Amino acid sequence: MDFNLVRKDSGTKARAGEVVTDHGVIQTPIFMPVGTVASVKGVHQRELKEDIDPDVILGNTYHLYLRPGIQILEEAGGLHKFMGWDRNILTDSGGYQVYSLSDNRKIKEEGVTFKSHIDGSKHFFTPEHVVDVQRTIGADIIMAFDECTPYPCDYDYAKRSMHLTHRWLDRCISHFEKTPPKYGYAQTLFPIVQGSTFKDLRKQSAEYIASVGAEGNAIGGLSVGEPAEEMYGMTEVVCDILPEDKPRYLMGVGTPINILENIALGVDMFDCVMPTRNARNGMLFTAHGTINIKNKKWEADFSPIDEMGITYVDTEYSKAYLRHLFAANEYLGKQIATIHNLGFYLWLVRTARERILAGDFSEWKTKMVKQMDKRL
Ligand code: PRF
Repeated sequence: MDFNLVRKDSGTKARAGEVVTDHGVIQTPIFMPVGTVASVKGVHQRELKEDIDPDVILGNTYHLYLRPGIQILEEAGGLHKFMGWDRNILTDSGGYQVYSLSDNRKIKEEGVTFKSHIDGSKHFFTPEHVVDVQRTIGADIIMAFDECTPYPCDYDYAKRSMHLTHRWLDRCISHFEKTPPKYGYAQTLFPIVQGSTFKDLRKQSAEYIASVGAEGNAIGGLSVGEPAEEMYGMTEVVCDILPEDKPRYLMGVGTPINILENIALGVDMFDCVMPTRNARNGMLFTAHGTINIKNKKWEADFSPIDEMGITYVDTEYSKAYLRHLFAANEYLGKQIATIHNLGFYLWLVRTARERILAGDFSEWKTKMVKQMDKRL
């Protein structure tokens, strides 16, 4: 994998770049739609490609390991072939889902035992196993096994957990180096900075992560309930330490405003369930604020879903029609809202990139943050 830093913003720490893998170029800043179980919920791969057009999507090791399982993925020739997606894929390691979804998890030095959220069956994830599973899934970018601390978290726990994440990283790297990729294209492993909301731990973790010399680096443990300002403070500390010539990925973030603020601090890659999950609940993101399409006020509003017309659904359908679909609990409502929200998120990061290249990102960001902070 290569990373070309194309331009640095002068007013902020934002960057425009290109991540290059065997499945193509990822223009950064990028938002990666979440396709947890080999599906971006509610969107066909064709719509995803033609209407939303992301260079990369995200899959989850925890979910794919449980279902369909690694044997099926191996027989399919990897996740790209299995789901008919020939662009980039990044898989998360399970270092978050194990904590947020499974029951009865037990963390030990060796790894984590947990019970499946699907059938209650018992499993054991180690750093080595998680690398093997991700070799079999075959994502272009794979993640190290970490522990995502909850918020709030006491200092001693955060410190012990951070050191465990670092030891697990060493094991991930040495196993990764011993196991070749399975499908004829390269994979790269990103380590993850932890350290909860403690500046000194974040600094220590970022220094450790930087020292392993990976091709890209991730920031975990944020957007877990802390105030936004605290998240930005941590991102800033970490970005100032992580190498400038490698992409930086902030895991599980966030709102459109969170994304712009973190781009301004030097983050290049994002993922979050927010645009897809909130779409299924009738929440639409727009450049002028959020809309709850279930609200009665849209009942007879025949104006387009979004005048900006980023994706075809925005101008093809009216707010009144989309509200009706939600009221009638039609699948199509969730599908339309999902295409709208993902189209908007991708527009947001693409425009951020254009503004960085044009040299006026800072002004644009200030305007957008103000504009988007409204309920319509
Ligand atoms: N670790 C991993 N995945 C994640 C996180 C993390 O800390 C987060 C935190 N927001 C989201 N996804 N492995």
